[in-house]
Amino acid sequence: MQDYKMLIGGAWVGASGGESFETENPYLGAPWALVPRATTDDVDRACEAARKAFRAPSWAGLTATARGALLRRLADLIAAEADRLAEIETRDNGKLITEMRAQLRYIPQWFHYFGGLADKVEGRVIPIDKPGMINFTREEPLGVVAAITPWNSPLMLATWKLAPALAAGNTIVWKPSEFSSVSALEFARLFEKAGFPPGVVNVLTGFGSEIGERLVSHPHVAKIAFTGGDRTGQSVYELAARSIKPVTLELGGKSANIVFKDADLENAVKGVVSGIFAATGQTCIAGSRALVHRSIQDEFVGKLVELGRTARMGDPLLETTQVGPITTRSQFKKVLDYIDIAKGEGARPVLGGSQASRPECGNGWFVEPTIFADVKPSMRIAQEEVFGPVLSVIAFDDDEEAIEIANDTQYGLAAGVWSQNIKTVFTLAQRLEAGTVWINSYRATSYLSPFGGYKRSGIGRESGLTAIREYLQEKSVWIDTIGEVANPFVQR
Ligand code: TXE
Repeated sequence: MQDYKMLIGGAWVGASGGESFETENPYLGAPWALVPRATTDDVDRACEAARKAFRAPSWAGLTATARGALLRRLADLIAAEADRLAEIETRDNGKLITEMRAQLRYIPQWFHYFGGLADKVEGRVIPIDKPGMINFTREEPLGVVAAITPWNSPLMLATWKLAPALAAGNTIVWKPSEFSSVSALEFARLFEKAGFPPGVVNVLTGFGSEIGERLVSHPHVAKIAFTGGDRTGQSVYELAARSIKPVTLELGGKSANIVFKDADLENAVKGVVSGIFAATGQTCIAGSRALVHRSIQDEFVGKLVELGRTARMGDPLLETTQVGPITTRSQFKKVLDYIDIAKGEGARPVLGGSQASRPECGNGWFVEPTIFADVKPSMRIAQEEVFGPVLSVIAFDDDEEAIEIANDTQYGLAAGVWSQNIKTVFTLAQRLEAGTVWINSYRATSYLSPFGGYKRSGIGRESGLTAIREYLQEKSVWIDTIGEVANPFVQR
């Protein structure tokens, strides 16, 4: 087993307590690497290093153009290593090599884009109403950004934070999930290789329950960018509030794929299947509710089952595998528990509904692609995030009811609409309470387009032009050109 070190202040170090932990391969259900178990002392060291780097001329003194060049150099290094990093991700989180390779080959675009944007952030000169005064604004970095990332798309979701944060001139303490630390450590080498000064990017591996609180509340940390579960997100937000820190939160969802009776059904079936079974349903944007017009319900469910049944399960490193294992033991148990809950609530399993015992699944943590019909909007299976390959089919009678059911959850991350009717799609695009709406499509994201949640799905946006603002603060500068202080007892 390879024994990894973490990165603090440009040095590769073990945890100060001397402990490491095993990271497991979900397909084999067995450990494959050792990773340092960071302590709160390590958090302090990393935050200190990041603050020092933030103030050092080697970073603070760089022009925005030079920062952008570093990001673009990094992009090229990632592109050269994409396939190797993808394989590490698959080993660590069990997601399909085909998906991870596509993600890793796409990640460089974020660093190119935000690298290009670094020197296009401009302040304003304001035509101020006070004679003899000049007023202008500066867009300044916040300082040390704590990036806390999950296990489902580890490097992609870290990139969404690191690229704009670094382009804006911040420094980083990155805590990857304890279930997917290795790719983060391998990725971090590339920052060094690209020429980022020591301490600009620090990586702390360890358990959220042990070091998360210290990291969020650390006085040197100016902002928290978090992707993960909504409960953890809530406690991060509460803790950040105590020291008045801004946050970006992306917290998952219960997204609806809405199929109208005039939809191209063949495409809609593929879209709904890709929304829930791709990535074994372990994506924040999983389309875990299929809202289907009652008149086509039986036909549509039949087609879903037919396609879902063909899914090839097994080794995620094989090109031919379509549904891999669940990433963690606890998530595996959670998914199976939700299947039991759904059955107990009266939902009718029409596909799967159990742990997978196919020979090609070996000892891995596999759940059969599962579809429940006869789901009622009030059931827990229709309201709570499962984060696994479990689809709930809910019938609706008209457009108004479809909108009502779609919006009737505490989440609001994404939605899909399947219809050929232009009036329907425009109405839905407007009225769905979701940060992303796909029409006759599902699961498209880009470095160019903002991504984030409504309601309990989160705060702030990642990707696209406005994302860099999440990592900047605006300063107003006043210059008096008259050179004479007027009445000191009256405000100017
Ligand atoms: O996530 P956690 P978990 C959802 C999904 C899943 C559930 C739990 O429904 O079943 O969350 O998954 C760090 N202070 N999503 O337990 O705990 C942790 O170490 C600071 C949706 O794995 O939210 C990791 O780095 N940080 C999601 C990160 O938070 C803490 C993706 C996320 O872990 C912390 C993953 C603390 N007190 C799960 N405790 C999405 N939005 O895509 C933990 N962490």
